[in-house]
Amino acid sequence: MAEVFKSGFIGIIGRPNVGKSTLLNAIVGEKVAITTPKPQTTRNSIRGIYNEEGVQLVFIDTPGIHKPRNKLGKFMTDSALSTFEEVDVILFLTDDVLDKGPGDRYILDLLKETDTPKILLINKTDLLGPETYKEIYDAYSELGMFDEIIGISAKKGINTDLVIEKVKGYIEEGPMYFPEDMITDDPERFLVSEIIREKLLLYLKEEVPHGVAVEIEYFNESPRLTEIGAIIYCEKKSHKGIIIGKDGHTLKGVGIQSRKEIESLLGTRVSLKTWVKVKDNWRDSDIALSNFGYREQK
Ligand SMILES: Nc1nc2c(ncn2[C@@H]2O[C@H](COP(=O)(O)OP(=O)(O)OP(=O)(O)O)[C@@H](O)[C@H]2O)c(=O)[nH]1
Ligand SMILES: [Mg+2]
Repeated sequence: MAEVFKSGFIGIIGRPNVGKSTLLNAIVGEKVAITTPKPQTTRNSIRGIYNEEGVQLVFIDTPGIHKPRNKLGKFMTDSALSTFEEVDVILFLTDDVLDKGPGDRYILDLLKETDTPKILLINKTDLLGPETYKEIYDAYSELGMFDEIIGISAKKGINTDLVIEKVKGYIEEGPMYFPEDMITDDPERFLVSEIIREKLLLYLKEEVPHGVAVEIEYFNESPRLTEIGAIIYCEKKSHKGIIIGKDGHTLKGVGIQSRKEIESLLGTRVSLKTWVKVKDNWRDSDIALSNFGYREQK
């Protein structure tokens, strides 16, 4: 009898900054989601596809669930919450002691409502001492709502194989949803805009990055050179000055770093031009959110 093909969808859920996108990249083996030390980095749900003989696992990295302060925040949190019902397995990530902040409890209360299998991943074990790890482990296992608890380090790749093994135990026969050489279904234009946004987040001070959006103005491909024009939107005139930087240094640095990474993504040389524009309060504007792709789930 032929072996059955197994496939399923797996949601990666948690507070901002716990390492969800880092885990997705570790599982897929390539960078499909941007990661930074700043919370609220991921804004859209991003799919990463894991393939092996007879198995396809579609992991969905979601924005960190937080109390929204604007329409963008609401979109982000809603897209994370809507994944609960769509998936076959939920991976809930934490990196800290339960009850240290209100964040985890809030998500756990929502998670309780669904009977989808749940695996708790205690991430960043490379930073946690054994006592803290035990404290986290005990508090969560007392809740009795997780089918498994695994300590991992997404950044160091510790136990990420075990996560895949455990997930396989919860999925059933299903179709091959994507071609087996595909690692994400996001278009290159989106990945490019995300790479630029990542460099901006890394270069900029706290108050600016969350108000930044990147729109690809043109994307002209030829076999050896890709010409890309990107508009960087920010919310204040003063932020525009910060993004450009003294003598244009900041924007130049962002451009150089982005270009290098985009070249390795696309496998061609890249000419990248960037402009900075101000769009007041775009994070609360339905039209702007829609233009930037921050609307209903894909
Ligand atoms: N030391 C250590 N750092 C980690 C680990 N996993 C992730 N990080 C770091 O934690 C920070 C946040 O990682 P992300 O993957 O962007 O977190 P996220 O949960 O996707 O964050 P949001 O998209 O904002 O919700 C980054 O600086 C990562 O390098 C880990 O296992 N160990
Ligand atoms: Mg993320």
